[in-house]
Amino acid sequence: MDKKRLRIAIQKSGRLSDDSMALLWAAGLSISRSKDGLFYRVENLPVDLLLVRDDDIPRLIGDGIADLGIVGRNVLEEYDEANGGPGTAKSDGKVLYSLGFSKCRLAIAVPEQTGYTSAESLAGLRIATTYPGLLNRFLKAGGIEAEIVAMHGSVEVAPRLGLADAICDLVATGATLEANGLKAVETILECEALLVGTGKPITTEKQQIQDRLLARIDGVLASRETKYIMLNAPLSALPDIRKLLPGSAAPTVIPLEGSADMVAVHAVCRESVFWETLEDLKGAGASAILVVPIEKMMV
Ligand code: PRT
Ligand code: ZN
Repeated sequence: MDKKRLRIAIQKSGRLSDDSMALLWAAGLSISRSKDGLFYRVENLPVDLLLVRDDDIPRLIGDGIADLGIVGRNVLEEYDEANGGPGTAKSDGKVLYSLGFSKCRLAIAVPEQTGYTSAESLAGLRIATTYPGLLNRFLKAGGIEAEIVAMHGSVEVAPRLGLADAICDLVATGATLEANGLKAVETILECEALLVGTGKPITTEKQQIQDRLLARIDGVLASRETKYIMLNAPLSALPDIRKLLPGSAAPTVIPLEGSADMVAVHAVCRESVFWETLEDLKGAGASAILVVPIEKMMV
């Protein structure tokens, strides 16, 4: 392994893998997939990818084996809890970006027929989870005494097996809970994929590569939320239209050939553009409204 090349740990195969690869690809990394399955080499930047289980990513960063990693908040914070809490020497992972994919929540769920009023209802229960650290943090913060049953997987079947009275697991659509006759009663952590860096110093060479990559990732994330709007409008409607353009600073106003009182308006909008916005723009006098995605941006 070349120590001068920046190393990024990503999940080898699972819910984070495709979006992680897509993000790096969108940031311009030309990735050559090796048969090796552990390392992928990036051809156009001094970067190597480490393909690993997501649970190993915080440790790889903490131990300085990887410089960056993409991992769910649940895994990062559970690692921190198991290693002495955030800010300790072992858990030096620094969140650089929230990436907006693999969203879910860590929730406590109980059988549908269980009466539940507040977190105090959990007192004295056995709660099965693969996140004992995060569950313990939640219970401690609320002063709730309950038994944590640590499991390695298939937590949702624990109540039916008689192993536990409640569970603490990740929920996305809620279909798994429903299929197992469970209902979510407390959310203990909102999760999504994070780009994590090491809190420790890295070499100047690596820092330069990292800065370049982060600027590109910044651009990718910003362009995902940004749209380019083009429309025609009577000059008199311009003040109203400017107010309606979501998250845009100064639009470009261009005269329209052959019609003295009509202009074309072009604006970069940094917020979602909904159908309602288009309807409002039309209502204010705009016509020929186009909303175009932005592929790349650097500000
Ligand atoms: O093999 P490796 O250890 O790398 O992968 P893994 O099996 O541990 O993780 P993986 O690929 O399942 O998930 C990776 C990350 O995706 C998680 O750490 C979360 O941050 C995030 N994520 C997003 C999810 C879900 N959504 C999700 N729905 N992780 C797991 N689930 C599971 C959940 O545990 C439950 O069993 O899906 C089920 C619930 O889903 P719904 O849609 O039925 O509610
Ligand atoms: Zn895992």
